[in-house]
Amino acid sequence: MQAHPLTLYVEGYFTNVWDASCFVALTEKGLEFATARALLRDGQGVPPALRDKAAIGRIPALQHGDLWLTESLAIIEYLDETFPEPRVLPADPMPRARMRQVMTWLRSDLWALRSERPWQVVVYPQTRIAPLSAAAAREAEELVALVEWLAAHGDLGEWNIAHADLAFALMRLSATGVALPAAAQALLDANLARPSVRAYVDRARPPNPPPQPRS
Ligand SMILES: N[C@@H](CCC(=O)N[C@@H](CS)C(=O)NCC(=O)O)C(=O)O
Repeated sequence: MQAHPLTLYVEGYFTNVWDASCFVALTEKGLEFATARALLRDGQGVPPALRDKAAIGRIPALQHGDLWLTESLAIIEYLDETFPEPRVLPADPMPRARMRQVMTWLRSDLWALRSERPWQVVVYPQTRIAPLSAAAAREAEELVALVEWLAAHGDLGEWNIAHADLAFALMRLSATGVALPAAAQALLDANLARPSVRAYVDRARPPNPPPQPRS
């Protein structure tokens, strides 16, 4: 039983991978939560009340009782500490550190790929799409190589939230005609088979989204 309601503030078209990560974590934990749509892309920006309460005004944001929190990794760690069963990050420090490393990298790198393949392309398919620049192609290779390294080192066994993050990143490639090597395709398929991931991907969305910023 949750003492306080949980609300996740999300980008209004459901095309933001950091929202997706929090959404999947809440869903995996079987928590009841509401989603509040912030119309960032319609030019409305982060609601001023959220900026006041959360210290840093960004989406996604979680409200739980008196706590308003932004930064998806901080939200996920808070959820794992407050509602520990089932965990979405590994319980043991060493694998947990590896997964945090992956999640931090996904959030702070891959700028060209994120810019040229905004996640919107996954759920609002486009008829024409420019080839990747050399920089974005290099980042795509690095992403796939990371998945292969993790598979070879036994880090893709038991599911955790970093696997979902990697799958959301790989969707930028698979949805735009890039054939994935076996380990990456297997990770993507395993995540797409999870109801929590499907719940975000298959979410009903408004038609005709405004142009997508990087996410
Ligand atoms: N590192 C953050 C990224 C959050 C972020 O940058 N959110 C963007 C939307 S993708 C935002 O809220 N921008 C404020 C605005 O557009 O006014 C996380 O992991 O949550």
